[in-house]
Amino acid sequence: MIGGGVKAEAMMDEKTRFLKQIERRLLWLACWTVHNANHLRPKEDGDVKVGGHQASCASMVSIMTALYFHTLRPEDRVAVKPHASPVFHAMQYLMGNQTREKLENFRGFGGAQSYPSRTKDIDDVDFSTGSVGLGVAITAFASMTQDYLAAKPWAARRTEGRMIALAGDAELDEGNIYECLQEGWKHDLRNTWWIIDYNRQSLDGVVREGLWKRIEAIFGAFGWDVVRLKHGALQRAAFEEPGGASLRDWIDRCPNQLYSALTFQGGAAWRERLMSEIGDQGPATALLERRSDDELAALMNNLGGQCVETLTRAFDAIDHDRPTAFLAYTIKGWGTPLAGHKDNHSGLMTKAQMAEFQARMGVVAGDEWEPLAAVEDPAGLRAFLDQAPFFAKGTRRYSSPRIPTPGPVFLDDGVQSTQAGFGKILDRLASSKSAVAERILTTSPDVTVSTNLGAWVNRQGLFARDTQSDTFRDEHIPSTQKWQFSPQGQHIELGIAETNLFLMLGAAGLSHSLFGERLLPVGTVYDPFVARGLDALNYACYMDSRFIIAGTPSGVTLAPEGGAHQSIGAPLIGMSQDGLAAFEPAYLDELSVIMDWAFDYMQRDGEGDRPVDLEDERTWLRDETGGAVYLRLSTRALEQPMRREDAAFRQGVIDGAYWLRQPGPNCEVVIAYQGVVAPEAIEAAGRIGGDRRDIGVLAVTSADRLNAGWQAASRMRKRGHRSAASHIERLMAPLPAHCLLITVIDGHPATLSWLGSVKGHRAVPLGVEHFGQTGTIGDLYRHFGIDADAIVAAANELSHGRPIGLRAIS
Ligand SMILES: Cc1ncc(C[n+]2csc(CCOP(=O)(O)OP(=O)(O)O)c2C)c(N)n1
Ligand SMILES: [Mg+2]
Repeated sequence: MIGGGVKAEAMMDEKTRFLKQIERRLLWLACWTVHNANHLRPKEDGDVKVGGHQASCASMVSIMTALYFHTLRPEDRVAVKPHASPVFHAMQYLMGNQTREKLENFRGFGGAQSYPSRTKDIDDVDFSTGSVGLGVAITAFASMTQDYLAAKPWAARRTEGRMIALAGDAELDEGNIYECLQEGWKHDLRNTWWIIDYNRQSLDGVVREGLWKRIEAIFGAFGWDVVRLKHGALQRAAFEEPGGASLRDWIDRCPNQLYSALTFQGGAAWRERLMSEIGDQGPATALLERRSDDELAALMNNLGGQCVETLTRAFDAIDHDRPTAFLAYTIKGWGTPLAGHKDNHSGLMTKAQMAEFQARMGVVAGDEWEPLAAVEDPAGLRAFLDQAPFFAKGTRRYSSPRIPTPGPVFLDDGVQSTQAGFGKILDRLASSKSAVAERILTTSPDVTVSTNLGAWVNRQGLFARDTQSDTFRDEHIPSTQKWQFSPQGQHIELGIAETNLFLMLGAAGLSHSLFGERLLPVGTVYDPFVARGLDALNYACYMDSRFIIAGTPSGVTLAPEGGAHQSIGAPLIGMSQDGLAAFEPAYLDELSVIMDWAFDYMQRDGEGDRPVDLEDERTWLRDETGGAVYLRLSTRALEQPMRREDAAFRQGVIDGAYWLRQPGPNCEVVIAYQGVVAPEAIEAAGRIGGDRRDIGVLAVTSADRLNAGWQAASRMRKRGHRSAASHIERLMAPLPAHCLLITVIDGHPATLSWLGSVKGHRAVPLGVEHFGQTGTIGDLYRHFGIDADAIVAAANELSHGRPIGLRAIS
């Protein structure tokens, strides 16, 4: 036993020795990468500083060394603090997963990314980061996704991974962190670690005293374990020496600002201060005097988060799956001349400082990019690196076979809204037990019932790791909702925080890639509150996550709810959000076609940058690549047209528009509408058409896809492919030049106004520009000028000839 213990100790020492070498290598390579990008890479005139956060990197090197080279296993996933990107890339470079070329081009075009990116970096980034707070919280939702899969019979059994975030301390100012803590508590969160880089500095300065107490209290309140790593091994040993207790007390009392300032000033300043405050002509003085200035500085810099022994032990000690926050005390700029200075966030070592740093790191000129430069035993270290468990399986990007879609589920309702139709289609998919239904995960921020997911939830149940029955049901109280929670359930009910919704969709929508199992996540949200979760939506799309989000109800059509609930700009969000194909159908047959297409589109994984087929517009529309889908729906019940199923109709709906009323060769007016104002467009067309026969009605199902095709076609033509033409250009090609184009939408008019530029037609864009009102749909359409009268009036005002379509005035 004893012999074994001694051996383990000896091995541990050897391991620590290697870890310290890695830490040194990462510090050097990260700082050098940033230095090269800023000071050495040739610049063009007027170029701004490249930047690169040397100080923020330095505080993370010990934590990342301990984690990646000791603790992590391939099934673990990590969100790395955005401004520690150079450390991440350096580490991957050390392991042969990142190229020197990309490091030399850090923050340059095609180079390693400023913030770790799943989609743009080559070195196996688990979660992109950049917008602080989101990368931290996504780990909790990834863990929930992992638990969801573990409970499903169709998913392969896998070793559970830990979902880990490396967070900055000021990152904890982001409100979404606390929304996430509360949501996690509700869902019995586990296997989640957040390692907080407690360097007590933000971008602008030093954080408030005693923040750690609040952090401990808040995390504790939500069921997290908190492990505080304040002192490194050197400090702990010093505390055991005679006089060590007074040193410990002094450190505990020292304000953050002063600790930072002394750190920046170095060993002599530490000595002067400590001597004046704890010098006792006795043991404390002797403790200080036993150390040179450099040794004293090293001792004072040896906080828990800068000590690989302390970190590895703390990580090893976790023998449970409870969520755990590590409060790792660190020093911003650790090991560099920037250490501790409150202005160091964007600080860069000067060329002179770098030269001195290089000499101190022992890297000889010319060896700067040498992965194992200045290492005494490169072969030994390489062997150690090669057995690091985390890297053993190579890149951890998985895939999952495509789930076939069953074809559109057509409904036979005579009068119905798209929101109700959406719920019915999901319910039909569930009752048909199609393969798609098994993989659908629905989620909603406390608007499940009011967005028509009720029937689906009644059938498929709610997800929880432990079964909980529905008390109302057990008590035989009549209710239309059956809220049964079980591991088999397919709906994740979230609290109201919309950011959590998009993070949940973001995580579940990466399930195929993170866990090798396909999920088809579908979320619902009131359309105006897309804006509330917008950064998380953008984040999910940036990671190329795949999901459907239904924004419903939408627009001023939600009449009696008033301006706070009526979305205006949402269609523009749908158009401008990369990675998200936005649709706003008016009729159920359109919706059926779109949803079936969406379940397939979400699963496509063609290479985004493969050479495009110049003849096929769909390759420009990233149809091979796939993406997420946004459906803007409504509660307004519309009389449905005779069901249309033919291929041309379906293609038109997916490409973004089709002629509801075909224009003739002398077409004078075209009304192009998107979404729920279809009846107004049709009525106006009837009234105008009574006087002037030749009128077209263009049903736009996706201004987003129409616009994307048009932009892509014009790019193609600029590149010399003269025959390139997009769907909207082909649709509008026959229209005579004098034809007036009236566009109408329950949303911002800019969504469709660009149609006038496609062929240079005069356009009158109708829509909503100002906050809504309470009222009836009629009141509001009249008020905002999106009713049939307004369309007719627009035609009158601008088209030449006798007045048309006027109602008789009684
Ligand atoms: C949402 C968002 N707001 C602002 C920023 C700009 N920003 C980047 S880092 C940072 C400060 C981070 O401080 P901390 O989390 O303590 O990390 P440290 O630099 O100390 O390691 C800020 C404000 C951002 N990236 N994202
Ligand atoms: Mg900080």
